[in-house]
Amino acid sequence: MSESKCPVHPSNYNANVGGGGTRNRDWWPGELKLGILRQQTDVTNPMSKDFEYAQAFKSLDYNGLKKDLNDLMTDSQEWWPADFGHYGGLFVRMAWHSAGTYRVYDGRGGGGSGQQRFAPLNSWPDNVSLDKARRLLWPIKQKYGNKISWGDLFLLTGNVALESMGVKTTGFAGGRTDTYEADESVYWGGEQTWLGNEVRYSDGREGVRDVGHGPVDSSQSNASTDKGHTDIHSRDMEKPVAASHMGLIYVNPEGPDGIPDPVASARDIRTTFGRMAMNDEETVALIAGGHTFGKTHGAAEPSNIGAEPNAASIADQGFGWINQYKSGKGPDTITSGLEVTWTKTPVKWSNHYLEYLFKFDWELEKSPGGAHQWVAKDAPEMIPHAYDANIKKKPTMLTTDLALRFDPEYEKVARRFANDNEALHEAFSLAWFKLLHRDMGPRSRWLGPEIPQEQAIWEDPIPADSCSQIDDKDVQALKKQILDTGIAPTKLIAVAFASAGSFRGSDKRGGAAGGRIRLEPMKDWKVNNPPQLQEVLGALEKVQKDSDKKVSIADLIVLAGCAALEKCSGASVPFTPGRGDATQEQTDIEAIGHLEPYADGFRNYGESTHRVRTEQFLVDRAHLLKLSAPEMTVLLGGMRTLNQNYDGSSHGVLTKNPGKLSNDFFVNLLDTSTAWKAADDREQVFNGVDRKTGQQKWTATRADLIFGSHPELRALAEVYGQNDGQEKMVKDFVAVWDKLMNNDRYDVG
Ligand code: HEB
Repeated sequence: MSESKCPVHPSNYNANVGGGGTRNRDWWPGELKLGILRQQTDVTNPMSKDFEYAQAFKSLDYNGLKKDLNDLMTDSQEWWPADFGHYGGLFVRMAWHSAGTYRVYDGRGGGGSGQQRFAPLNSWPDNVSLDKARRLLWPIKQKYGNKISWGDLFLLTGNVALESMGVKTTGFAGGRTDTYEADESVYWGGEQTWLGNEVRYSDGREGVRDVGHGPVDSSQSNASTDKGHTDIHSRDMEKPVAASHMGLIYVNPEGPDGIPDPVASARDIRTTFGRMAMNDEETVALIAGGHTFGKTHGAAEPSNIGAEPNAASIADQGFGWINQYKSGKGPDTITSGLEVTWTKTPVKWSNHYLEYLFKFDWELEKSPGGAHQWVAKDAPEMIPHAYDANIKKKPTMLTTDLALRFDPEYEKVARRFANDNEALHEAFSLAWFKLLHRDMGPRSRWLGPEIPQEQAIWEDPIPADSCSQIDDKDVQALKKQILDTGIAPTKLIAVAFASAGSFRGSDKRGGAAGGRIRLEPMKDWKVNNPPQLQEVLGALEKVQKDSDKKVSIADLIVLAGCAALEKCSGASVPFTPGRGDATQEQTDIEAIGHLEPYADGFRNYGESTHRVRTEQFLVDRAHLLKLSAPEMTVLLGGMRTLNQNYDGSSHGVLTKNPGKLSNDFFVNLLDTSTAWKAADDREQVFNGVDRKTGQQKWTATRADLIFGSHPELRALAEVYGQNDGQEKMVKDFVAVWDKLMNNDRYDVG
């Protein structure tokens, strides 16, 4: 776990065809990048447009697939033999590392799209040997074709592995649609070396450690403490990352920065697992349950293994870490460099992990590969060898395992589980299910015969019986009643946007369905302008009460926005009813809290931090809303003329007619007679003055001016700022609006 590598290969710049050469991102590394807004499009996807994974999955022989996976567990292959004759441990680790990259702050990562096939994940030092696990699955993937995605297969295989070793799982839901390229939207850290952590504890400031706040944290932190090193007991990890080092899923198994200190490692575990929405009990259950199985691999020095898959020879065909030590596999495998087997029955569910953890005293030792690990001092030699029935060893553990005993809070949970295997079994099964399904979104996306009945709070449930039942005629009548309340249309638009705009396409949470904007914590978010929100909600509740139809507030919010937009644009705006209302009890306040945007350029909310510029936040937000760059452009321009700044300010409202949907924002932004000048030395707000008279005309933020300064955004702005731009503007805005309102409607095709 001490590998350190420079990821930059200068020779890549030499190719004079095929996208080689020194590129814009080399010349101007600071230029706003729009790449994440054009990922996973039709041109990157080999499936035809009418391919629907959910349809294909429905024709899958699910039980046949499960049987094949079950048979695979003990079908040891010569080219990569199974430890103890069973691949269970390896496949559980594959599934765990696939799902375990999820983080609450932006909902990105996770096992939802089969990303473990792509870099950087396929080549992370924490994923050594999982290239073999995935390749073992290829014959089965090949057999079932498009009826099972890689994303589903990785996780289902982990589930089947657990079942075949005696775990009673909570169930499984399919529905993860594969992508065909690496997801560039995920910030994995700013380090330039594997297993480094120099950025995540310094908040991006060079030489400054431990002041950390990340890009989605509001505090402009007190950056003056230059400790020059990390205090492993009190370090503060940047957001949104959920791993303590570049290239790890969570934490260094040897302890923070390789220091074998179980108590300090508990701190890192609590931070990282917490960022995957796991509490202490779930964390202990997952680690204790997971390390009941399998072994770690450190037969010899890690210097024996070759380059990771993404840097390996073309002849290696996607395999990496070719091992020169003896046979290079089986008993000679080098994965983490640690050599630990936790229990005497590594392919069978048991309580031995916690039993040994508390029963024995642990002594620091080094693996054959030279890594810190712990051995049970006075224990008998009872742990089997993975390949030689004649060899028995003492129990061994990782520093992170001992954290469950030596951290006082983890200890309480772990002791309870140690005395009650059924409780551990149940907690493990539930936490495992959550781990695998945390980023699936609503149940309308879940597929297959093994979906559990009971809904968990982390699913953000919405009661089905609260959904509106209204037809077109009702919609027209309700629209009229809404507009008759006399509330300004721009306010209705603001609330609809606030409601639908809470969605994020990463883990498919938030959005208008459920009407959670009425509830804590969303109703109090500053970006939602709480007094204005209450005024609108009050009026809509009255409309609901006065109506003899069954209509949810969630629907009324969206309908109000649509009706208001029709008024402000003269266009007709589509509306799809059917949303339900969640209750406060069905709402996990902390979990929903993670949806609060640090900045939202569409409403001119928030500004640059010392490491992220306003316009970068805007692109990030647009990505979470699943917008393309043209969609982001038209949405922002329209929101400005509709006077939608969260605080009613006139920054960027470049029109004489605020409240009317028009292309004025683009026309006036592109007007050369205006000269712009920063109004503050952080370049957050700008004044636009008449070049000739010097008279002040407008004010604007970075989120506004970027559409005139960035060459590609300017090209898009020009399309709408032309004389033929107004009509297109209205049409395109309405289309984006409709998309936004229905981003979370997985229930309607
Ligand atoms: Fe684990 C293995 C670490 C958690 C499951 N792990 C392992 C290893 C390591 C670890 C280092 C080895 C690798 C090799 O092969 O060498 N983990 C770890 C850490 C953590 C964990 C640091 C945090 C604290 N796990 C976990 C969880 C789970 C798991 C949560 C589930 C649930 N693992 C696992 C398994 C294994 C491992 C099953 C075995 C594998 C085999 O056998 O191959």
